[in-house]
Amino acid sequence: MTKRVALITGITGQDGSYLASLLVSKGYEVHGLMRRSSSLNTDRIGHLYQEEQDATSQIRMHFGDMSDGASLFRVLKEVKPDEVYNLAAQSHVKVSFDKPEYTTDVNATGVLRLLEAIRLLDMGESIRFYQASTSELFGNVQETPQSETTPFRPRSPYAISKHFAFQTVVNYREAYGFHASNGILFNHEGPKRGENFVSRKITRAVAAICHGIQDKLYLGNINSRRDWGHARDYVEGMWLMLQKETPGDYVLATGEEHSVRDFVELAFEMVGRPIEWEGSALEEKGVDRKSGKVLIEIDPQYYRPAEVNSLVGNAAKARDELGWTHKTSFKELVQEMVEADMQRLASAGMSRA
Ligand code: NAP
Ligand code: F7E
Repeated sequence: MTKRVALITGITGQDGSYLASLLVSKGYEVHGLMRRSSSLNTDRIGHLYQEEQDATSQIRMHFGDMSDGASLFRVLKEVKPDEVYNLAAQSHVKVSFDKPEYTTDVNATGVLRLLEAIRLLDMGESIRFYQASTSELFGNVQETPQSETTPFRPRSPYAISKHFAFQTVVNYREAYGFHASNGILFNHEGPKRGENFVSRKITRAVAAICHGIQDKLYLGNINSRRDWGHARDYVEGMWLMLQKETPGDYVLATGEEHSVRDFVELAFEMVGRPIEWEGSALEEKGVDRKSGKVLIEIDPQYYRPAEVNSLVGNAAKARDELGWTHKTSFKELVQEMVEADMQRLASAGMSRA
């Protein structure tokens, strides 16, 4: 049997790395689109990727960029994929307020470039397409929990760019009959999460404080609430969407909501440093109950010009139509992330001795 061929944009990111592992384990020939950077950015896929000449490499990489339509065209022509997973994005919500134009170019126009390249190459009938849509589309939420029928009220340049991308995918499906699906994914994390998302920022700080190489953790809005799952579970849902005969849009979520404050408490509790909160608003502080040391402070630089206060998803459609449910609980997720960051510092021999 010929191997199925997958192209993943954003393969060097958190989800790209988990998805590449999943597809390799399923026997796919996996190709990744990677942008040029001044130092190598293949750390997350180091377990799969070796140099071109090395026959043991389990994936093949291609230089390209979502802002460069010709490169997308070239890579599609070379790879001739059966499935395309479009995960590439400027994915940080707060940064999108600082770089709105760039975020829109990559996350919105970039998706149009990719779909249009598929169309012009006459690959529309043979390719199944996954778009990394997001719970941020719900923004100023109109109902709780949020499902595929909840109206979108995006509240950041990031969310607005992803709104354009979502509708473009629907349009290519309706206008040209593309097998193109949107995964409306709620927050998903793991040890490979980027260091400036709040989950990883917290677990890295817990490890660094325990190893004596950091004194304090500075956070923004700790009352914000999210539906946090594990990225490993969510990439399985992406794949399932493309195996279905008909395309569609699906929410993937755990259905459970926790605050940033809950995340902090649980992560510090796991290393035997329970936190007590004192003060309020900007003056609120997280204090180590045993030593009395202040470990957490609020820094308004991490507040967003417009915040999404609460998100929690209803993934019933994915459960009923795809057979997808999350496997990892919130507690297991936090535990895995804390342990991974503790281990990373321990094996690097890091301490402020
Ligand atoms: P991530 O870790 O930030 O990875 C983003 C990927 O996109 C990286 O490989 C990055 O490359 C690449 N990229 C950025 N700009 C690019 C460009 N101009 N051209 C080509 N590649 C570019 O994000 P993630 O958490 O894995 O998320 C994957 C996708 O799902 C994103 O589209 C994100 O918006 C979306 N999403 C994520 C979540 C979540 O909770 N994780 C939830 C909903 C939706 P570098 O490695 O070079 O930076
Ligand atoms: O923020 C609050 C912050 O940056 C979560 C992306 O993957 O998920 C992610 O977007 C919450 C927000 O993720 C800090 O204000 C407090 O309310 O980890 P985050 P996000 O904005 O939810 C969605 C679904 C995506 O699609 C995105 O690509 O935590 N928060 N203090 C903080 N956030 C950060 N980053 N840093 C803080 O210090």
